[in-house]
Amino acid sequence: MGIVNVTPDSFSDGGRYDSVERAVAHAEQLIKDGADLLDVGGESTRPGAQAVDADTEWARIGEVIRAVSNLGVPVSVDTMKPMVMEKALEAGASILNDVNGFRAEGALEVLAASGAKGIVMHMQGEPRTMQSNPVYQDVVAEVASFLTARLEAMSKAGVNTQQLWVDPGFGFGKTLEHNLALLRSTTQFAAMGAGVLVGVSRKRMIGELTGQSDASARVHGSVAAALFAASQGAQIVRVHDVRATADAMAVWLAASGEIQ
Ligand code: HH2
Repeated sequence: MGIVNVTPDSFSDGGRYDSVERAVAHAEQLIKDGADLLDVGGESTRPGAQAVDADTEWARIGEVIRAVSNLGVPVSVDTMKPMVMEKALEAGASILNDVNGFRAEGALEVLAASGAKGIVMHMQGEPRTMQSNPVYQDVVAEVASFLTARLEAMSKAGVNTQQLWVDPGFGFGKTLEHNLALLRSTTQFAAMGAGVLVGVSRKRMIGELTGQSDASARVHGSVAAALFAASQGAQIVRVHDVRATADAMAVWLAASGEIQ
């Protein structure tokens, strides 16, 4: 899954693709580079980010979603807001990616009524404050129990869990130790009855492990994490650097005999 951030303030590429033309050109490049899916977002959720209202978010991404929905790959919309979800589906998106786990009033209903696919992520707290002091007794058990409860709620609302991916939410209210414990438990998340999405691309955890403070210098570390996640059963890896990830994945899949 290639990331298209149409934002002025995303942590690694804020402001680079914040016009329709630049965002669409970037999406086209990601597809050439090997992306099978695109994730379009108009609100940064980096630690400390300020929330934006639904109209502002939609003004950023509406035209982009309409344009990239014609490029031949499924498009997901990265939003927590039911109104933005509905408009994005009308504009051609087919996957709802909610870092808030469809907890906003009305979000689960949009997912259920539309029949769209969904990505349900765990987040402790909210982006503005989530990294201030994340605390868990047992991070893997708590994240797993949250995701299981969300899958149950969705199933009750009539959503087919075969159409869902769970996501532990790397960096969303988690320390490096929390993130590593979750990454090591990917097989456990993969056994929940939905797919698994892992999003660690260029994140602070990669910086902490490699010593790279500049997000754009975290490509190699991010690729290693993506390969590890895939080897543990993640079906989708959400990445900024599609070409690097796709090349590494092709070699690894061939070497491991999974693709001849
Ligand atoms: N991470 C980010 C945004 N959306 N969605 C899912 N499902 N999983 C993630 O890990 C995830 C996500 C944050 O990364 P990015 O989009 O690059 O930055 P920003 O939120 O600053 O726009």
